[in-house]
Parts: sequence; structure tokens; C-alpha cells
Amino acid sequence: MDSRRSDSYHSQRPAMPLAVKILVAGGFGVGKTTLVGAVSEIRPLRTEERLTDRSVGIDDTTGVEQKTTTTVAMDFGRITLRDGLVLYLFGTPGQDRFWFMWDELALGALGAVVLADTRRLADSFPSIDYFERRGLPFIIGVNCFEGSFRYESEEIRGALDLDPDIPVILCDVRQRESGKQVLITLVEHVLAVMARRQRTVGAGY
Ligand SMILES: Nc1nc2c(ncn2[C@@H]2O[C@H](COP(=O)(O)OP(=O)(O)OP(=O)(O)O)[C@@H](O)[C@H]2O)c(=O)[nH]1
Ligand SMILES: [Mg+2]
Repeated sequence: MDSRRSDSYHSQRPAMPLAVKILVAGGFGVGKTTLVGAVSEIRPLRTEERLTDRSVGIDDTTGVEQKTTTTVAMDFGRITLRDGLVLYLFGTPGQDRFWFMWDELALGALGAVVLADTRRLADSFPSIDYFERRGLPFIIGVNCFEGSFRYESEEIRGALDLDPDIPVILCDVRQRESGKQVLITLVEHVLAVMARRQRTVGAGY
């Protein structure tokens, strides 16, 4: 690429801040805490409480029967991607009774990962609705639990009724590299959305 084209390419790209707040959302037990813990380069902050008999009939552990704790406030972790871009990761609680915390958690976030489990896809709808309503760019990370049927990204996009530009990526949130790939996909998507919005404003809409 000649240098003039390269300069204009860079000047047209929206600048990504060097520290970015990202939310990791999705239904109960989908793997949010696991993802933040797997990718974080600092010891992640967790706010886990034990699931007790009192949550029987409220917290559906189908598919994650070995789960003994649940997030009651948030997860927090940090990861540095290429070019010194630091992501601050905030994992949300997965249960409806903690919805009151979401607005505060979402404050200042530039994007979100919505984790989905194909056995309980409908559990991701509230997160998707939340980010769509607020115009916050998000992607879908499909956490491929062992024993669950493998669907193609496009099938999942259809089932979740997503716009064609929203990335759907299959992952294993226990694996650092896989989780990192999800976050890189989100950053690229955020940049693309920012560029599109800048063009729209520039065109006077
Ligand atoms: N087999 C398998 N187990 C997984 C996978 N990802 C997470 N788990 C397990 O599934 C359970 C759910 O993980 P969490 O990370 O606590 O889920 P969460 O979304 O933070 O849950 P809440 O905060 O309670 O909503 C844990 O027992 C994990 O060890 C996976 O890809 N495969
Ligand atoms: Mg959790």
C-alpha cells in the first residue's frame, strides 16, 4: 500500500481507546466466569456464592450439573491484546434476580460478548435484547459444551434472529486462546460498528 493511501486508511479508521471496558454476558451457567478466568492476565476477581438447596427450582443447572457456585455481583479480569490494547472484562451475573446491577455494569462499556449454550439458546435472549436496545455492539460466543450438538454459526444466527453483520463464533471458554479469539472478534466488530456510525454522521444522517 503506498504511504498516502495508508495514511488516509488510518485517518479514516476510528481510533480505538487503549483501555476498553467489555462486558461478558449470557444466561445462567453459560461460562462467563470461566471465560474471564481463562483469559485474564491478572488473578480474576470473582464474586461466587454457593448454590444451595434454596436455589432449587430457581437456578436451572441442567447441562452444568457439576456447577456449585454462581456469580452474585460480577467477574473482573484484564487482558492485553496486540498493540497494547487493554481490555477490562466485566462478567455479569447470569440470573434474573441480579438484573438491577446491569445498568451500572454496562456504564462506559464499548462492547459485549454474549455467551450462548446451544442446549439453552433462549437464555441468551435477555442479554441480546439488552444490548440491542442500548445500541451497544456485541457478538455471540457459542460455548461448545461436550455432548451438545454442534450447530453451524449460520444456524445459530437464524435461531437467535441476529442481523447478518453480528459475528457468531464457536468457542471453548476454558481455553485461553479460544477465549482470546472471541475478544479479538469483538474488538474488530466494535471498530467496524464505530466506523459505520462515523460514516453515517459524516454523511449528515
Ligand atoms: N464441559 C464443559 N464445562 C464447562 C464449559 N464451560 C464452562 N463449563 C463448566 O460449566 C459451569 C459454568 O461455568 P461458569 O463460568 O460458572 O458459568 P457462569 O456463566 O459464570 O455462571 P453464572 O455466573 O452462575 O451465571 C462450570 O461448572 C464450568 O466448569 C465447557 O466448555 N465444557
Ligand atoms: Mg459467573
